[in-house]
Amino acid sequence: LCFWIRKPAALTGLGWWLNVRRATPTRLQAFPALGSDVTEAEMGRFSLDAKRCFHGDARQMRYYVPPPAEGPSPGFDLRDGYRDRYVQRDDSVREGLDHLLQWIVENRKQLQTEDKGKLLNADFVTWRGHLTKVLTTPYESREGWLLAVTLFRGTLYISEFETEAARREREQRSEMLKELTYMGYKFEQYMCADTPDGIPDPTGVVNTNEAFCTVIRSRLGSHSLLFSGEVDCTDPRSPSPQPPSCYVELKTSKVMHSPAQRRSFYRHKIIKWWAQSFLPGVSRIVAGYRGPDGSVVGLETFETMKIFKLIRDDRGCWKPAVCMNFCAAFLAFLKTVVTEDNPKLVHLFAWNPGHPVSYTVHQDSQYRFLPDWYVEALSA
Ligand code: 0WD
Ligand code: CA
Repeated sequence: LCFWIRKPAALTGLGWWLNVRRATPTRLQAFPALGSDVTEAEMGRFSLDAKRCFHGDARQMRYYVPPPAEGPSPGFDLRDGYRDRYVQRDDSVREGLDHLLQWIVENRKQLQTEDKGKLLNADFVTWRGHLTKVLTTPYESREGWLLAVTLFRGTLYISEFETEAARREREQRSEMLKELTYMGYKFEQYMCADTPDGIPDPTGVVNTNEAFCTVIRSRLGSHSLLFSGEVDCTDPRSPSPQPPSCYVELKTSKVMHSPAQRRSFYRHKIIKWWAQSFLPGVSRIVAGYRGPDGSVVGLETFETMKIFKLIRDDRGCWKPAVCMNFCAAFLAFLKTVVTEDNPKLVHLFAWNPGHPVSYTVHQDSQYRFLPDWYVEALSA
């Protein structure tokens, strides 16, 4: 198995540790047929507008409109508009789980259970992006994470806090990285229209406050999950027209020229793409390959559920089952550690590459993340 849980001999105050290790997996059968243990259902949708205001509807939904298949490259200039048509979300604002919690408050009737100890029919509530980080932890060698966990009326809420290293990186981001981030959003604008039969409008403004989010209920092993994730677009001509499988994730990546570059892409980058789309059941990922001048020199579509086939013959590569086993074990670990039902109590789980997971306990501190309006709305 890819993890083990043990109690360190000489440790005071911290309690249990969860170790992350990529040992030879001996019990991968825990998740036999990939996908059969994870079934996703869309519970709802919400949108964040150009001013980052919440709306409990799909007004920000966009439609996948790829360029015509003919021609060597689609002629997208990903740098266009960076200086003059870019409105950036203020990423120093900590939003926590607030938008998702707002959706829950408005939809709590459809989430109720018979179980008296439990208000919502989910063991865990979180952002999809936080689960992506947990899934890829066994293979992550650069960035650690900090996840705050609170048990409230029978459900465990997980909210990420920025690590010191991530904050430094965000504040010192180079001009080149900022432009690369923009290029990802610009690619979305070239590939998406506002209506199912519309055409993309690359003359418009890129505003990263805008978001369309899906709310998904799913299971991982014995855990029921309720999470939300931002969706780039839906394909009105999808062979599987139901959400979430009609959704398409758009990505950009540097064009590859050699088999070695492609192997490295499979080992280090596509694992994140896979984990992010696999969780909510987004069935396709469309990559736009960037040339050195910022133009898109090619497109490639990946079917999320077939990505494992691209890597399974590379023995040094990541394995989906290791990720899922680790994530399921981590969630089980949270259930054993966070047992006091208290919206003001936070267990802060920290992980850095090469180290085990550790945690600290905080009462009514800066780490508290369930707002009063949420606690009151769900207590009424
Ligand atoms: O407060 C926080 N620490 C975070 C809040 C961290 C991550 C996300 N968020 C919130 C935002 O409100 C956002 O609307 O979550 C929403 C997106 O959640 P997610 O889908 O669970 O996040 P993730 O899968 O990491 O990212 C999906 C997309 C990204 O697309 P790419 O193709 O780059 O993976 O959401 C965008 C980005 O476009 N995104 C964010 N948007 C707002 N705030 C953030 C962020 N912090 N991170 C990624
Ligand atoms: Ca994307």
